[in-house]
Amino acid sequence: MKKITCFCVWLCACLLVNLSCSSPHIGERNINLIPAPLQLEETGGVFELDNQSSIGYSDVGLKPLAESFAASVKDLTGLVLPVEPSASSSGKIQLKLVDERDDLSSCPPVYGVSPKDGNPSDERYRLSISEKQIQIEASAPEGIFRGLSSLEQLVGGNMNSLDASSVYLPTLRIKDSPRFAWRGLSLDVSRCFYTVEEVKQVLDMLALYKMNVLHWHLTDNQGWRIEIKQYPKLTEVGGFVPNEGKPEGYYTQEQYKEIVDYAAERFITVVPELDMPGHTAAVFAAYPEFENAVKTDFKLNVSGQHLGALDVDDAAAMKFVNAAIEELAALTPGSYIHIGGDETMGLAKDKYARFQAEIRKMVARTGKKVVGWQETARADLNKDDLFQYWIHIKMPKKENADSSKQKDSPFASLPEEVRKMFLEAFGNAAKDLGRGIRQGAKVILSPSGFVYLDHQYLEPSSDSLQWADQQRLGLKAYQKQTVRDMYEWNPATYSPEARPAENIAGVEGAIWCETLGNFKELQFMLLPRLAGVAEKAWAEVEKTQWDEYKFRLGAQAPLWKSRDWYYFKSSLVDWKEVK
Ligand code: TNX
Repeated sequence: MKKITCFCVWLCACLLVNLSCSSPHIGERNINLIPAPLQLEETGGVFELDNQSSIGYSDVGLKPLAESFAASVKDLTGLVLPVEPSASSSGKIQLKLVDERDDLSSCPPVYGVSPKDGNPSDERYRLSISEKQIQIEASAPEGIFRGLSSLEQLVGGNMNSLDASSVYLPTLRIKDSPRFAWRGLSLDVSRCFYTVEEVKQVLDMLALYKMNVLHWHLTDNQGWRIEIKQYPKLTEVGGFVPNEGKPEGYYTQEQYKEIVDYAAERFITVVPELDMPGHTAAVFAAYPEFENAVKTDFKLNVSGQHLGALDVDDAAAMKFVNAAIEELAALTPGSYIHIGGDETMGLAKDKYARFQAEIRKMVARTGKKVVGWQETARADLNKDDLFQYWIHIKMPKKENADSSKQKDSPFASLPEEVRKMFLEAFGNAAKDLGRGIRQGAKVILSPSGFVYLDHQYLEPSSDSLQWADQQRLGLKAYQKQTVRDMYEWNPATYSPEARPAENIAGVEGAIWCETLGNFKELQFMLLPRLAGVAEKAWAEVEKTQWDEYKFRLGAQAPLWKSRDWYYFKSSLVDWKEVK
């Protein structure tokens, strides 16, 4: 009897070993999702994705999602996944809309503000991979799309070679839901102009990491980049302000709409920014007759800065502001317009406050709501407004004592009068957050020390050929940061004044382009840090840590490589190579 029992145990053990090794050369499977999902359960098996893995869908509205997923998998792996007609339920990959009363509604609440006034819980999804089938379920197409981006990452992280006939995925069950409803990137196209095709690729990056806002910084000192038909010189002249030989130009209204549509297909809302009343050198270049409300003859020679601001008491200038807001709002389906409002050095407080009041009325007349940089909280905000907190500056260490007096600081040679202007603009910045919240507005968290992707990389690259790019790209005025330094924060506990449930609209990263000269350089500054920003905005980050995040990050490399995106090969990360 004993012998028989022993034999049975041995037989079972053999079977188990055999079963778990039944797929050839599959090695260890990667679960490399960024942002980390809310709930993840590994079930120990393997799913084989191959050319027979057809995609079926429950609703004809999901067809374009199935098709674009199939196209991404083809680019990534070469596999051609057939997309089946809507009635079919035989697909190996199933996309299915489910009833709202489903268990997805038991997820924790989604905090913050939806950029298109949508229902943030539409982004929730369930993804289950068994040995026979993959299923993605959600109550809306948006959730299906988010689930597909997870699946795309799993495919990228588990491919072994670019021309394999199969990709083996781990079996698992995921239930996922965003923490914050607003998850964005601010893209500066003024300091360096990017083509429509390039902006579309940035949207692809955002979609891959479940981000849902492109905050499009369309105007600044170095260029006005959006056609306004009533003021053609804005783009004819303002679109081509000499800018150290960097790409110049502008988007026609047709091109703007093309980007908005491309974004919408990826469930991303475009929030356009016209930065005013400061940061308007390009406007003054186009219309020198507008009054400059900052009275100084001093010419500031710091990249990206200009001492000047539109004057609220100049009727012609205010007529232009109104026309620009009206035309832009008419082109924009999203609920928000960003009105800038940052860094108005030397502008009288009273003029600033009245400008803010006027521009808010203009935006309200178009039916849109307002986002402004944190400085706007120094004027009156409405309850529906958002303000974007950014001044969390990590200065170079040796300059910490008084950076503006250091010999090599760009501010060292400023006359006292101008230094005072800067002090006034930044001196009390720490109070802006509380001021905005006490007025009932919600804050978008963009603390520069964590989410400004123009910080130079501190750690070496594991590719010595990147040394020169690393030295050149990024703002020298900031302290250099490792990829890890910028990952180590939690928006939910960032400030005792900003509580997730009541006051935080969401999280946004920003890429400022004073030091960049082309799209490849933009990619280098976005990747890999953008993935970390996305994680902070979506995930329950208390459950994540750098030591496991870095593995998930390393497994993103094949996805970037397949799209030819250039990324900083931080030596803190083991980048997954695909032969
Ligand atoms: C501050 S962030 C700016 C930008 C610069 C950026 C550089 C903000 C509202 N204004 O004009 O490009 O710093 O990091």
